[in-house]
Amino acid sequence: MTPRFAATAVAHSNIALIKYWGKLPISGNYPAVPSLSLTLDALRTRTRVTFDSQYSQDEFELDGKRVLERPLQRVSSLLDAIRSLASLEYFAKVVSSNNFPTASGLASSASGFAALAVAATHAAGLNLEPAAISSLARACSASSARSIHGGWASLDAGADSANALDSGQNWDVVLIVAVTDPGPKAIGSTQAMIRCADTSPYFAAWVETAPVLFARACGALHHRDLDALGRCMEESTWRMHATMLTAVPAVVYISPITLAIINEIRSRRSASVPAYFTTDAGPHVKVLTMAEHAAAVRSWLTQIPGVTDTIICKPGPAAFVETPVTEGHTA
Ligand code: 2P0
Repeated sequence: MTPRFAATAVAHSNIALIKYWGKLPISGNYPAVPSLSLTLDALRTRTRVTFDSQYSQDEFELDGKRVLERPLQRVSSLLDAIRSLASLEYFAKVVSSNNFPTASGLASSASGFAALAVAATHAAGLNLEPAAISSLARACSASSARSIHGGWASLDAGADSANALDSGQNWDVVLIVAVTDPGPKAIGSTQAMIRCADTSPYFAAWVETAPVLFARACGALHHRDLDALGRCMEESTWRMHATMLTAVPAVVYISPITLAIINEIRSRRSASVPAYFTTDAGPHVKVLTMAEHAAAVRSWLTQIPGVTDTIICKPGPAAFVETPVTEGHTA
């Protein structure tokens, strides 16, 4: 028998209501602005990590396909940090699957790096607190720091790790994803953020004003004020996209269908059916409403030409290690 250490973990994606967009001008991948997110039950990544003395390099398989180059380097950089902490020298095989489209604005890197951090630390025999795992994940993908936690989470500007704010179990909100185009995005978020910081005349204003919006949103969450929270989310969304659209060359993730969905939400929502939109580094739109209105809002969305699917997401759980199923065991 050769030495072998393995674990499987599940992490759920999260969508930011108050957006992380931009990094501090120091090494280590620290966010320049505070963000507030909801971890989603319906969008998940499952990742198995196996460290084995027989492997001669790290390998990464995502949704059945071998992944090389930059995505593999990012995985290896997280594995390197964990190997260093655990004084482990073995390479690893990472096998990962998403139950939703990868790299198209549904935060697959958030759930992906969170699942990898949990599985790899566990496989390496490290018994770390969530804050330490969140920090390891953040260094590779800042949004993934929030997916270590369930429900509502935040990541402060310059923070090492994300905070768990509320499990989400006592407030029946849902986020409905209107899927428009599952194709991969033209430019990755990391590159796009750097371009915005370097070239958008609006970027400094974005960074300067983000903390006030974040504080307003946290207050709205605390008071379970959907209308106030939704309005903060929309302001953050437009401000983030303003930095993208004014970068050189412009970063355009929104499509005509994105705007059609936003217009539909703005025209159909009312005091009796509240609904608020956000959109990220891709054309899909996510709509915040109460669970009791999910069916009505979904019916608005499915009637819009170009909406190919809708996914109703409730607050999701924290990332966790999957208990191995004993072979031959029957319940
Ligand atoms: C967010 N996004 O807060 C924002 C809103 C996309 C738009 O975090 O460079 O993959 O790896 O730290 O975490 C996507 O960026 O970026 C993201 P890196 P990440 O969810």
